[in-house]
Amino acid sequence: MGDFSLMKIYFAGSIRGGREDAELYHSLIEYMKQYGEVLTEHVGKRKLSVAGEKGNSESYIHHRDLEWLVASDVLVAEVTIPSLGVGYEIGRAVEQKKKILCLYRSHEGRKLSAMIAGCPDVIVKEYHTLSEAKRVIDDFLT
Ligand code: 6K6
Repeated sequence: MGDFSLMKIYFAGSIRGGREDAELYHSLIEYMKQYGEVLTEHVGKRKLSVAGEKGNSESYIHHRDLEWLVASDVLVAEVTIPSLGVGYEIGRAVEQKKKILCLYRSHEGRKLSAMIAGCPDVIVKEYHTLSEAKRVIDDFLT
């Protein structure tokens, strides 16, 4: 109370790992805006393909994203599509002692990496529908 600073949310989702869930990332990002500022909105942009952001160098993207990660209060990652970048962000967020939620849909016997599923500093929640994911986010962010 009396504190009007917005919570800063870092959302992580696959880019070069594959864009099949881009629409879902977009929905999750829009939903989380009621709780604070989502620093990584581009992750949910349909126009951002695996080809990537035009004009920004790889090192620019890395440094900018890490600055956002350090500035954030929480990391919410959708980890169904395996992505090296998302895994890296989770590892860096653990190191930074951030609060971390990983959302995961199990499918066709594929299991989440043990390095995420077995990490004690990460909350992993399985879900099946968008409304289920939203309820998990409500619990995590409130
Ligand atoms: C290159 C190719 C596609 O997009 C790019 C450059 N654009 C990026 N812009 C912003 N964030 C990025 C970009 N590439 C990766 N990231 C960060 O890594 C995001 O925060 C995602 O959560 C994560 C995705 O990693 P990959 O390995 O799936 O690309």
